[in-house]
Amino acid sequence: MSKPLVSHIYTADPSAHVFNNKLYIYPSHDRETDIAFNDNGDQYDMADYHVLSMDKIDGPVTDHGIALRDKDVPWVSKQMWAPDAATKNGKFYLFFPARDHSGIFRIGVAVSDKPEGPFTPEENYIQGSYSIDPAVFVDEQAGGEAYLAGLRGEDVDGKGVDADESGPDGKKKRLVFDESKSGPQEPSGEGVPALCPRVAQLSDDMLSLQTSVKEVKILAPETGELLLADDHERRFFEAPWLHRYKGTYYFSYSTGDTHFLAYATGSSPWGPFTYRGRILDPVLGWTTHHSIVEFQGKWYLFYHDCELSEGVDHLRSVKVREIVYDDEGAIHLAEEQKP
Ligand code: FUB
Repeated sequence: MSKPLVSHIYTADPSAHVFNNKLYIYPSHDRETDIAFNDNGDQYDMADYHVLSMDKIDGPVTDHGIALRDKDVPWVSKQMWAPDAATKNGKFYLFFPARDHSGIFRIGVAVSDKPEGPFTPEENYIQGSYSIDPAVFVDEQAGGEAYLAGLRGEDVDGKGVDADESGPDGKKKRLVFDESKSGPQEPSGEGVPALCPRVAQLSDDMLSLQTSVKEVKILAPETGELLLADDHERRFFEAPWLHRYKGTYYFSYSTGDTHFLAYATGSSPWGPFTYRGRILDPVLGWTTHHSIVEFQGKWYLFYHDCELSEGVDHLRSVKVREIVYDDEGAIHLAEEQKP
């Protein structure tokens, strides 16, 4: 069993990146709350971010302290959830979701000269963004374009806009923010496709969306069609992550109520991706959320569970496991080393 990377605070939703030859982890900072549990996730009441770093896996972990707090971000009302980070143009960018003053989850960005922050937030959220779980992928092997995955849709005027792709029924879909669809009231029924994650390209300064938001198709290998909404063991729910291995793009995610970390592969960051399998079985706790990174010649899965809090869903701890790829590019957990 892997151990929590840190135990002096609760941490979750780890986004790991190698910056300046060092491994940096951008987690959520879970905290105790007396807010009643509900399907809206109100008990996940996080208020700031800490950045962690390691010179080597299994080495000491440094907590760099508070990198950004809710009070310092004008547009945030509450709930600073799963962040991600990226570097471009010599600067470091922290992407984070939080509820705005009307209660809608938006994605914000904050900038620093250092990977550990502190980060200075932009005045407003990224226009056209609404979602939890931003995942930023900089395609360094293909021109350095940056993609923001995880968007639920585009909401330029606050009322929703038409997607530039038709739905399976051939009709244009109106991507209006509807939080009920992100919880237990997802679509369901025979032949009904699952909700797709979305991706957009970021502008060169990383502060806005450069393209419209497109649906990322995740296809069933046996049909070549979209995964179905009732296929809860395979369909996308939350926690997207994009990475590239040997020229193939990997889109990995949580299946939500079935608690798997699953992945799909494709030949473009825009998709389509074809479902390949599971990376991690359910952990202790309702949520599962991860990142995948190459560091010092090996590949690692960063994830969380609730072992330290003995099963309290919103008090999680970040852990790491080595992963390996087989000859077909399938992902497997490496055998755990004996301490
Ligand atoms: O940390 C709050 C939420 O829990 C994240 O946004 C989800 O991915 C889940 O891990």
